[in-house]
Amino acid sequence: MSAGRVITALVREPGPNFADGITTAALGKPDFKKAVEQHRKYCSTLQNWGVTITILPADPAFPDGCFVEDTAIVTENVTVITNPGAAARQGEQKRIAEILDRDGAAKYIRPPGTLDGGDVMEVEGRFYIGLSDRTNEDGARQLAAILEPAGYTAEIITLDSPVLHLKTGITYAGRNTVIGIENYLRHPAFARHEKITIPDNEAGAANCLHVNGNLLISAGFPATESLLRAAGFRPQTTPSSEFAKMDGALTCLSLLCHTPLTEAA
Ligand code: CIR
Repeated sequence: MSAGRVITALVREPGPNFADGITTAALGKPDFKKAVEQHRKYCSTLQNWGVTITILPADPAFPDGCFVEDTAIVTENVTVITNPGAAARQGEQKRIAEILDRDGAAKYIRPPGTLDGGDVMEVEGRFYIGLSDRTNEDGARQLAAILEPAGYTAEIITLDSPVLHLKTGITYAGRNTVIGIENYLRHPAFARHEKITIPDNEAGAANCLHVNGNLLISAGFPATESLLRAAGFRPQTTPSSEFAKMDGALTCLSLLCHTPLTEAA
């Protein structure tokens, strides 16, 4: 099965307390104004690619709320609202569900299961679900049990030393190719894909965004850009330094959808 066209995306602005979110990165405190600029540029890129964006305002209760990816898994056949694994992020999914589950057809990851969307990578109808500090086995099994009857394959992945999420270290670049760091790429499940291994000093580039045949990578990773170009990709770059300071990158900032979105009143 091949993934259909993305026509809409749901994003949430970073708020003034963005720097109060969770982070393990030792990259300094993010600059709020710069984060807003980088977020706007990210949204414009998606718009230039023909994607209609629904932008939610920040909610001061959730400093990590701009990382909307973690709150839902959106596919053509089913939408799944997650149960985020970090206590401080519990509840972010409610506002997202108001928009993505207007018809009440969505499925939900229920406790004791926890799952962050950052741990879920789709490659053309095949879903990889990474176990992590955020996604537990119960949550991963619940998701697999929702996806399989919806027409997808799902595989639960255990990595030796996961960073934050599965997609912190590996993402789908299109054309059956995954890009990432060696430690993630060597998992036997990914043997069926072409691979681009990025150098350790550019690990921050592992999370790229593939939308409708376009590819966006974080700015500042020249070796990764060259590797992609040598493999025939034409990546665009966008600055994401302020999100990296909070352990985030490009996929984290949007929920990509195949149907029109209308914001709940
Ligand atoms: C967190 O630790 O939850 C946020 N500061 C970063 C989440 C990044 N999300 C993602 O990679 N999907």
